[in-house]
Amino acid sequence: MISEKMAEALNKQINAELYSWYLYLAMAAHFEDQNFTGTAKWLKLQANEEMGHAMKFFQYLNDVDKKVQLSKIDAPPEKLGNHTEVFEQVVKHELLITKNINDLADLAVAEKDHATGNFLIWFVNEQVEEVAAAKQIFEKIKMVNNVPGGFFMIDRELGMRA
Ligand code: OFO
Repeated sequence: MISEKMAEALNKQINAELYSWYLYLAMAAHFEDQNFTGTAKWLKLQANEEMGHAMKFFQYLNDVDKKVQLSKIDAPPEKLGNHTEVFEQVVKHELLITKNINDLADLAVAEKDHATGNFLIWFVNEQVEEVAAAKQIFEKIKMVNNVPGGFFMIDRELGMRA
């Protein structure tokens, strides 16, 4: 059995993952609107992953007999910029989510909650990949920032995500 404090923190993380889903969906819509369909595809796939993350927490809370408490999802920013600005935001957001996950892992240790600690290992590893992927794209975008047609090259590459 996990503590109420731990359950509350995990519920909060469901909201954070759903916000990630919403944020990436908004970014996808932003690029769809400008016909950068490859970038939009990458972001929609990323949004799907975020929903998957939220559902992992949802299922875990069910498995440990704690109630899932859904709360309001904040609206994503109304204004999103070009590729450079948006992917800088993606990197920042993934670093923030990494901090959340690390805080949850710290709480599991403090509470000697081995089950939750073990459950969180997947997320600790996932965040390493999420941050690395976001940074890699951001670095590539910076390289073509001032190159004519640079964002179209990036768009084609992002559209290859399976
Ligand atoms: Fe759920 O990892 Fe991104 O936010």
